[in-house]
Amino acid sequence: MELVEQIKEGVIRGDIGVDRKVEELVKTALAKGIAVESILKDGLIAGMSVIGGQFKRNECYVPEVLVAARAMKSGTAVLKPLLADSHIEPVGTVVIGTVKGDLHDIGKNLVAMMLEGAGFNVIDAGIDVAPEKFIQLAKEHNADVIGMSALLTTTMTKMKDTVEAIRASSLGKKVRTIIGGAPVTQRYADEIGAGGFAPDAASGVDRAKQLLGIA
Ligand code: B1M
Repeated sequence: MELVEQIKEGVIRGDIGVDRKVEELVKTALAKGIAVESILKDGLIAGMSVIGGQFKRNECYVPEVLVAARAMKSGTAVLKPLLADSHIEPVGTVVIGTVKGDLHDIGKNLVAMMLEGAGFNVIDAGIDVAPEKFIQLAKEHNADVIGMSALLTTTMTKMKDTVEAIRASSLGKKVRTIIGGAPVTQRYADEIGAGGFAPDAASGVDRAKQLLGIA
């Protein structure tokens, strides 16, 4: 199997066996002169998008996604210094966080990993994030999208506060918003005027791409 294909497979399987470690495969590919862009897009991102599709169709579960994301991260860590020197632009910047009062972060982390896997620059604001913090980070990083996660019916309302605060800020309509989390629905997104809703991590990537007009 070709090296880039092995990297893709390594992400899908999540580093099975010492000889299949994604980090090592990426180093070998670089040593053989394979382009950084190809390693990233055809290897790491391609592998993560396979996992994303499987997760969406319930063909795999949270542990498999976490293992794949870990393998992917080990590969991107090798590429990061090279990416900074190359001309590969991230497809967009997303500030993501769990809204004020809410400490659940497993789902939010999955969405963040999938977005990174799809080539986005992800700024993770963490948990218990106030509207002002989302806005401050979005301004600092010139974000295209603000992603909010909430797992409690009591904290969902903070999404409304955040969307309203964004609209009232200088970010105005420049920044798109995506919301998600177990109690959140498309109907709620429409009600509060969020740009999009995603029921799972892979759909979060689809929605972000859709909002930014990326095929
Ligand atoms: Co909490 N908790 N919890 N909890 N907890 C729930 C959510 C609950 C449903 C359990 C229950 O009662 N059955 C319930 C909420 C009830 C409600 O509001 N209707 C609940 C409660 C009540 C609480 C406390 C209030 C309990 C207490 O202290 N009395 C408390 C609140 C603390 C707080 O936040 N202020 C609390 C605390 C905790 C722990 C700290 C113990 C822990 C969180 C650990 C952590 O996250 N680091 C925890 C956990 C683990 C859960 C359950 C068991 C699992 C949540 C989870 O991680 N799911 C949960 C019950 C359940 O769901 N079965 C429960 C897996 C995760 C992958 O799914 O987060 O839905 P999820 O993310 C999905 C999608 O929703 C979507 O993509 C993800 C991947 O597909 N998605 C997005 C999520 N965010 C997105 C953002 C996007 C797009 C998609 O765009 C930006």
